[in-house]
Amino acid sequence: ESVDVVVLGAGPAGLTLGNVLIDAGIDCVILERTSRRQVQTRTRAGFLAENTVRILERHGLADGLRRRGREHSRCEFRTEDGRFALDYAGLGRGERHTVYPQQELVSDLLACFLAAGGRIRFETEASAVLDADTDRPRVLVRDRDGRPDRWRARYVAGCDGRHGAARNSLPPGAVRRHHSDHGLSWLGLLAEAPPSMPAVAYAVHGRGFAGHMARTAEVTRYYVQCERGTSAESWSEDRIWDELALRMRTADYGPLNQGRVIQRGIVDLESDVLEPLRHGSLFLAGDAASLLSPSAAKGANLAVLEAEILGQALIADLLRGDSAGLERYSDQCLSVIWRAQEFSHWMIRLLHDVPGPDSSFQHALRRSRLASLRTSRSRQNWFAENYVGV
Ligand code: RFL
Repeated sequence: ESVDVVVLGAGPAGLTLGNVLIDAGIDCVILERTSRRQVQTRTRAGFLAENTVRILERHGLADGLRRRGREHSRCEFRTEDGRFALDYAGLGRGERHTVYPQQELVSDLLACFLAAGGRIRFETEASAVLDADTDRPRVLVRDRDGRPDRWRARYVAGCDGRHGAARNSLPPGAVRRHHSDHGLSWLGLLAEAPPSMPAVAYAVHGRGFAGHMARTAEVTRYYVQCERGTSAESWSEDRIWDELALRMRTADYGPLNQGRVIQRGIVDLESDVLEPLRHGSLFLAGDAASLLSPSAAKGANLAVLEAEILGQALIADLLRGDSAGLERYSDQCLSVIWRAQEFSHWMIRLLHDVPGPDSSFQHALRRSRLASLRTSRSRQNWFAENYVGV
């Protein structure tokens, strides 16, 4: 079959793009490897920046998050030098987060796309993008019964994440990958427990980092830094709560609401950026374009932003023959991506003692970094602007 745009992947990037395109009457299809149920139940991100909400609002995609999302504007740091909180709605650009679980956002985006008549094929895995250096690229797929099929398009949007077909189809040398492995790992948990405070809490401790992030009234995300290579299952629930209590210093600051751990996984803190975000007729957006460590909660926000920029550029090209937006796409997104990467990198060094031969020097720098964030108003404004911004 043939369409104007084949979108690979039904995550925040692919579904935002699909909605922007179909609104303008562009003929497109979304191909998604997994099932509808999997797409709608994958729990990941939760913190949406104001700019993300504005983008979704512009395209009529924000009804659910306006109704059920919760505003958040306070974060707390617990350190060896005491505790401090930042009310970031009163700092920087005065922006807040909307806490809205990613699977709910994805479900809303999917419902809007289908209501607008959008076409999506679940359980259809793209295996390769061919002829991306021509203006008739092809996408090879396998459908749910394993049957091979192909789609032809004018453009292909690779929104299929870090292990997707878009990245894998790039010929050697066409695109450069800048990569950093921070050598650190987090055990990421979802607990069936109400949040223990109306704030994100970051605990910096000699035993490692721990984090507390509200998700809903009943569910809280926790992170516990662990040894690289540890399996998530090797942590018993008792050990998890003991370690969280120690690192969050509950003896000083009060207990955490405990509950059953309903999901767990290891996140290795890694980052990468592809450059440029285009190879001929193939464009990259979201995690396919750049992977961010979750330290600053930027991934889903960048995915939505890039999808909107790419959508507008594709519309201008396909409806008006104006390709300037597509020419600009990569540079425009890369400048935002690198700013987010720089902030995430700074956050990693704020929250961890990075191992290495100069570890005592790094440890002292980390304490000093926290001290300046605690005491300097201009540092706090800078933090707020980057923490909520994309
Ligand atoms: P997604 O969401 O990974 O969606 C990609 C989709 O592509 C499909 N796919 C394929 N489809 C067809 N053919 C193929 N060959 C395919 N290969 C893959 C996949 O099944 C999937 O449906 O990428 P997208 O749209 O770029 O969105 C990116 C975000 O999901 C990601 O950046 C965030 O979840 C990162 N992240 C966070 N971001 C935030 O902004 N705020 C947060 O609070 C936040 N917390 C997190 C996070 C990521 C986490 N993990 C799991 C690394 C917390 C965690 C634990």
